[in-house]
Amino acid sequence: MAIISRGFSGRRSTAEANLPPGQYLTTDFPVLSAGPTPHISLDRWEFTIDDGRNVLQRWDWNSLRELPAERVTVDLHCVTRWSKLGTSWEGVSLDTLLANIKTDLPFAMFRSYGDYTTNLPLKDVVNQQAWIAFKYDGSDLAPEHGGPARLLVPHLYLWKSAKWVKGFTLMPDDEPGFWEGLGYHMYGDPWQEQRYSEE
Ligand SMILES: Nc1nc2c(c(=O)[nH]1)N[C@H]1C(S)=C(S)[C@@H](COP(=O)(O)O)O[C@H]1N2
Ligand SMILES: [Mo]
Repeated sequence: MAIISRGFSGRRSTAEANLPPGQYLTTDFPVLSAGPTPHISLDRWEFTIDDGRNVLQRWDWNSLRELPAERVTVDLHCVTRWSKLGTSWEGVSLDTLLANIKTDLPFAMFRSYGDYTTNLPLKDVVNQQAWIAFKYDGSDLAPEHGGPARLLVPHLYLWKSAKWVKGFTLMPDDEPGFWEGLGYHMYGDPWQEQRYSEE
């Protein structure tokens, strides 16, 4: 009895330490999409990086999957207040995708099939902070969770992790994406509770 309750409270306090302010824990995986789930066939799928003028790099599905993939275990924090800890993913890191790109442009607008967009500073997607993820919990990523591939940027609120991602545009200035244009915070740090922009 005493051992069980010590173990239980130990796990609880570890989880609580990983829970940003105003969030609650969930073990299921809610689906949050602003529109219908787009279905993209793998032979038409592509991912491009451009600078607003030229496509700098382009991958089709096979060439993306030939890149070195990484397994990561990360915590997810949704602005609607659920957090899910210790989720496991497999994907290609943005460091790998950006390896051959030299740019001074400091911002990126990520684009999805189905027209969702979200803005991120380039410094937030390099140095092992972001992946193009195609497996969740060991299986191909389900369409409703962004399959065939989604952006995964776990250190920011989950709306930044664009599902059905198809590329990004490098930009000189920060610009709002879909939710940011509707009042969500431009950056979205869950530890600072950057949910909405101040007026
Ligand atoms: N393309 C696209 N990506 C998206 C969204 C969306 O509506 N469209 N919703 C965002 C929001 S608000 C959240 S909380 C997460 C939800 O991811 P999930 O449905 O896998 O839980 O996806 C984000 N990425
Ligand atoms: Mo969200």
